[in-house]
Amino acid sequence: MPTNLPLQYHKAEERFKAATDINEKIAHLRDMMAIMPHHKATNKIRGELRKKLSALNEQLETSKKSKKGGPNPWFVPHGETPQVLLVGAPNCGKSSLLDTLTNAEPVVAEYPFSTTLPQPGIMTWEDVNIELVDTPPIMQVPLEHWILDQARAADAVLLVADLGAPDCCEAVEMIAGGFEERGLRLVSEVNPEDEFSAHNERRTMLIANKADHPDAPVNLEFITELVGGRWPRVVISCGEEQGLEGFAHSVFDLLQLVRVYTKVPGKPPDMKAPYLVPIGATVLDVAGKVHRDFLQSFASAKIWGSGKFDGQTVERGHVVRDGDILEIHTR
Ligand SMILES: Nc1nc2c(ncn2[C@@H]2O[C@H](COP(=O)(O)OP(=O)(O)OP(=O)(O)O)[C@@H](O)[C@H]2O)c(=O)[nH]1
Ligand SMILES: [Mg+2]
Repeated sequence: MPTNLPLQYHKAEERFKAATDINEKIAHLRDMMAIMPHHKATNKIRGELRKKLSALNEQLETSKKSKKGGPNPWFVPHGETPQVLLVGAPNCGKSSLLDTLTNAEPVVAEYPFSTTLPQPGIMTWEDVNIELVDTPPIMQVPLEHWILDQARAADAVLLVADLGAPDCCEAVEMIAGGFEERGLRLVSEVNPEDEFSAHNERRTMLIANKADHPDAPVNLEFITELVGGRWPRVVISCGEEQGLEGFAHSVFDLLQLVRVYTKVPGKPPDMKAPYLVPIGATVLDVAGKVHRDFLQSFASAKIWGSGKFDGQTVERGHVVRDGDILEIHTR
């Protein structure tokens, strides 16, 4: 390796090597590409990864054409990167968002149903990667199985409303109702400790798009009346690139995660790729993410950030905060 790569890169690589399913391989390879720092020393590896990805995509296309089973093109497996699903009525601007905010190049078109299969792309906020998954439009209930499966796999949902469409309220109601009818509630808060909630609820944010449309003010009023405080909401115009500055940050907030960095004794911390754990997670939760064996062998940890002083020794139950640096000691 020509450069020092973050530990998480090597972990994603291990998962890539172990995966047997093409879709999973692609997911892990995308993780590797997302984690890989962008500088001159990594150009060569990034080039090799891109080649691998296009070979796998070709393989995927061939297997779709051969129609002999193979990976499911209707499902984007969840890798290590948090996954957030874009859902909405035809033409509301889901693909425009994917196009503007991520490295993906989806079809954006004036005509409805331009997206025919789920498509992922990586959005970044500071040093965090978030996978957005664009989807074909939802037109009617009952919802099809693929969208339920994808929403259950995802960590959160972005429900996109078209402020230029006269029926934007109905579309939002229909989609939320469609999920509920199938046992998945789109909610503002999920309690990860509660198994029922974690399985049957998804944190959701309403994205009111096309704020530049002449009918947007009146439709926004209707939406506000209808939705009230049911979900957090952002008002944007993807077309005019308005309201997008804080977008990735809002999505990160929706995920309710904190970033924790690690260091080995006597070395500077690895600030390239943080570990992401739920708000309220403990030092032991982070240790388990770094290595499963650490759950057994954990002895203590030193912490920089949320401790009383830098380098304070803390117990396994210490709750970490965003930006903490952790030095884990094992037995
Ligand atoms: N005026 C305006 N047009 C927009 C905005 N965002 C997207 N559009 C346009 O709306 C049309 C549909 O955009 P898409 O991103 O393809 O919509 P979609 O939700 O992916 O559509 P489907 O794939 O058919 O479900 C395109 O012509 C976009 O240029 C916006 O903020 N304002
Ligand atoms: Mg689309």
